[in-house]
Amino acid sequence: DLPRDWWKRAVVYQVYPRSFADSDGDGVGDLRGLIGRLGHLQRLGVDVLWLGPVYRSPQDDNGYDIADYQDVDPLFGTLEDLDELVARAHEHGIRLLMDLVVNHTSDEHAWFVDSRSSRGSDRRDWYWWRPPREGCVGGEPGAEPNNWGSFFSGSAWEWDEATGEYYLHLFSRKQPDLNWTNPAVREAVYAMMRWWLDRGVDGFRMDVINLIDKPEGLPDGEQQLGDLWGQMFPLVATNPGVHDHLQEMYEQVFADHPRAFLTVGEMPGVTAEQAARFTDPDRREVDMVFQFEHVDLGSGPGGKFDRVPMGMPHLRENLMHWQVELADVGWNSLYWDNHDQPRAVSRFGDDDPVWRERSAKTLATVLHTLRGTPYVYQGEELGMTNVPFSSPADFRDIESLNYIREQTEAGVPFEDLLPGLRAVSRDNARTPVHWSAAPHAGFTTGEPWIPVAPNHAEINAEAQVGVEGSVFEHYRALVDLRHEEPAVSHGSVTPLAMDHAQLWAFEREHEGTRLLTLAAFGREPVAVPPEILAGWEGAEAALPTSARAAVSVADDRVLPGWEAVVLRR
Ligand code: TEU
Repeated sequence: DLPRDWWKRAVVYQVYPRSFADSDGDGVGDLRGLIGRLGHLQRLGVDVLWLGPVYRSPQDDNGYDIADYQDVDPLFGTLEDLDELVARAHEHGIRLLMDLVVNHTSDEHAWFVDSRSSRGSDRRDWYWWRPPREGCVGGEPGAEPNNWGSFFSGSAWEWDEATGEYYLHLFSRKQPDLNWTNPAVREAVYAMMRWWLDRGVDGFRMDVINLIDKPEGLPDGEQQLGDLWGQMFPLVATNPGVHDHLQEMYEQVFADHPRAFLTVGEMPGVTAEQAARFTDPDRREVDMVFQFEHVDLGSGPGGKFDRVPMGMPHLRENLMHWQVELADVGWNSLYWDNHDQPRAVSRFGDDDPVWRERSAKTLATVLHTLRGTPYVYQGEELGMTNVPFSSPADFRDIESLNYIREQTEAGVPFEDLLPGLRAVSRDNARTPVHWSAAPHAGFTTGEPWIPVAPNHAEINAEAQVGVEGSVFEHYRALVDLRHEEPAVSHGSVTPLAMDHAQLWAFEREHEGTRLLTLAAFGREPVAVPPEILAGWEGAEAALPTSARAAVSVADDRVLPGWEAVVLRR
């Protein structure tokens, strides 16, 4: 009954379980807490809930290190709680996406325990085991099989004394990479996916799925003088075998299933051209990609914590390029932030109290009137901000902690690391959701695993839900607009005024209905160029960030600072 591409009209809400809602007072969010808050999602009107990993896990990378794919970690509840979540979400008209993390497992997964037990283990070849470099003594600096650095600092290889070989881990040493060239690995993963579909879930967000095909021979990466490690990323990202594996997965898992699913391929480094191939419906790989170009723009040569200035035109250029590139074939996810990125309003908007709400609504207006499937990351719909971290003890995330350790050991003072950490540490988006002005923001009755952000008394759900003009109500209106207006979900896109320094403008069109989005990026009012408004005299203001903005555009062709309008004719 659902159209195959039902997700083109959908909005996804991302829940990071440990920070969403805690029902039992242990300071960590859980499934019963989430079940109790489903009304919030229904109120917002979202169609899909992407649930971050809740599987059994030692939590080295907050659940992205999975020890048992077919059980729930007691930290979050039980399998029965998950079944109930699926059923209750469905009652609310919300489909559930599980996080599928199969580039790697935990080192505590039974597969890896078996694999590391001896060189002769039946599962030895399920992971990437290699001897020390020729002529080197295993475990000594420089003896690693190649020069790859991991995403989370240090070598991508871990020495295993007992069996005298190294294993590969692109992420932490507790996240060994699975060997996808082994058909037994692939079959085990597909069987696990079928098991979840049979349990009633509606699809998967596939973690770093474009990294599963490793390059032949695992060659050294490029390494400049002074670099601690060689460049692993260009060698492991989007190798040709990824397409083969995804097509096989489609055949083995989805092709014969009677229900409508959604598959999202999270793919760091993927280009728009590559994305069009991955999401061409005729190729039967994934429904949409989740790409990184626009969030990687501010990274300098020293990596993500090395920040370089990035203005709106650069950001706009990039996102509009994706709009044009995927105009005919392919589909993209639209997002400003998630659990790996800083908060949208702090990064791309203006989190000064005077401008925060306006800029949050302006950002949302642009994202939610573009072509693609928008994602709302928990708390974004309230305009939650980054956190003023000040000491190493403020951090919980393994990426930030490893970076602090590696750099301070190399002699860099912590004060010099702080600006980068404040700007992009993943912990910015991982503090608990602000439900109310109560202690710990109503997230828990206990001590939260990471402190609640200090501004929760001003920014919280209780103060916004049902309150006209709030950030939440603006998001709700944008979700409604996507559901009701085919020009938003299916229309063509025409970028406008691409040389303007503050105005982000584009037109959507579908079967004669036209929409015009105008957004002012910055505190200064923007005079809208007359040629853009030609023909729009008297058009309906379908969705302004404020009544004032609508009047100002209609009467004076001026968009006030950090405001936006959507016109319809
Ligand atoms: O992240 C994908 C990824 O590429 C990360 O390197 C991301 O770019 C990084 O966090 C930015 O600093 C996914 C998950 O979303 C992330 O939470 C996991 O840590 C990672 O995979 C490993 O599973």
